[in-house]
Amino acid sequence: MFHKEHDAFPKDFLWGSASAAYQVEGAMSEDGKGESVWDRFVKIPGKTFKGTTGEVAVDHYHRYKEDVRLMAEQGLKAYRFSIAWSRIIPDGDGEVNEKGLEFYDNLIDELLKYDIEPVVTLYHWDIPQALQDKYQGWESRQVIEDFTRYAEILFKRYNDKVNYWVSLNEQNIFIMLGYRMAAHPPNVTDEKRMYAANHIAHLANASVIKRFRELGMKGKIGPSFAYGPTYALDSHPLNQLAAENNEEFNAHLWMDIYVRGEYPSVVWKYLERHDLAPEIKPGDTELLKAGKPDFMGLNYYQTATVEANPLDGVGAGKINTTGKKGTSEASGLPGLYKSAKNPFIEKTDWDWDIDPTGLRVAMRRINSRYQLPILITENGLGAYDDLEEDGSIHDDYRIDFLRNHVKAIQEAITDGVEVLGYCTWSYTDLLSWMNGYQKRYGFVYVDREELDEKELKRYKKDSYFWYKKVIETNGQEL
Ligand code: BGP
Repeated sequence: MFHKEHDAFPKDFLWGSASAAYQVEGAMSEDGKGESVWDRFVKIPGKTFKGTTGEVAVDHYHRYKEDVRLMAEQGLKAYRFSIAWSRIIPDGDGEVNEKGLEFYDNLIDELLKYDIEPVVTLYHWDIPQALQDKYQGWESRQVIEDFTRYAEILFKRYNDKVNYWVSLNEQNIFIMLGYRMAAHPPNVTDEKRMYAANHIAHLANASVIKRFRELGMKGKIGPSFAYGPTYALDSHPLNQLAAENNEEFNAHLWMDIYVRGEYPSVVWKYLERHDLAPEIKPGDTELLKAGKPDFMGLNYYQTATVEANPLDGVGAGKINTTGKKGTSEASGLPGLYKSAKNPFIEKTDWDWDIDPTGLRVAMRRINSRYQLPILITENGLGAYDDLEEDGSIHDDYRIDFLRNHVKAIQEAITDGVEVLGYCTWSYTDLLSWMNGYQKRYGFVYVDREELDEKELKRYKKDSYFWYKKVIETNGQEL
């Protein structure tokens, strides 16, 4: 379906960009910050590319003024960032650290000075290590109360300044990589524990949204979900069924609960039959239903193409974290689905499918299944960049990627989807959790290497100037 003409982007469309605390801030133990699970996890040999850590990251903690000035010059309308729980409550459930709050006071005020809308993520994967030690973090129901207390401190402090809040960032990713693949903290491979922790994370998510309502907050709140819509490899009915399975187990399991407070019945039945179902206590369903978000935050990078997988078929496969094309392995859930190569789609050096139409499909499916506005909270291309001698970076591949995705958004708007804004991933280059610093996403190049911090100097890439124009013309000039 192609439109002859496209609707214009809404007048107040939020042209933004994003980051996360651990990936940019550095200042690992400054001003009273406590240790987070990521501060600890990266020290395990072999977990991250070349053993990289966020100890210094791109030093945003000390250079936020420079970074915000670059945003202002570019005309950015929104900046999504996360707050580190371990800066606000260093041990997770004890004293509040005023110094930690001050950093975010300053960052938010700096953004507002230039009319840049802060989009605040409460949790981007960095739970305080103390809570992991004390009660195993997301595996204990105590986290619901502690996370809600932490959120409430931020809600009260920033109610007048922040209009957009993200509750949990990519619950599906931190749970699956943390408890199935041992590729994130807490470094576990146990399906039963995974579904148990996931249920508790759902309750925590609902609980902060419920508190948000009780406090009469003036802004909007929603989770950011990593959604990669599924295609079947071909029209073979069993491959179509595999695609249905993939949607149920990788998307509906989260988004249905966010919006309707209920597990998709196909997933629930499977969990029960395999003795994997989490414990549902009285009051859980009521709480989940009270946590309906105002918007669906969408983190879109790629689609998933799948085919049937026999009962003795492939499980979790190796992820490409080196940037050597073709080194990732097929992965799946036996009996349900496994990944397949889509013959129509190019891949990045990290083997991620490049598929702008998939973004339109994602938006259409969310719109038709959940009837919620969408805030695109992440989208971008991880690639190698070359810094030229004159300080320029010619990242035309990134411009192409972003341009095609912005077009897809405009098509989805024309189709009838309500979209609040678009945050690219990422603003500056930053630490890619498992892939080091060489996998770059930013509009702003940061001169550092995996093990050499250099001077962390900032340079504007060609994509910086391209996006400036897009913002200036409200998406008319792509
Ligand atoms: C999302 C995360 C981001 C970011 C991005 C890119 O899953 O929310 O924090 O890292 O993916 O992923 P990667 O860094 O693995 O390339």
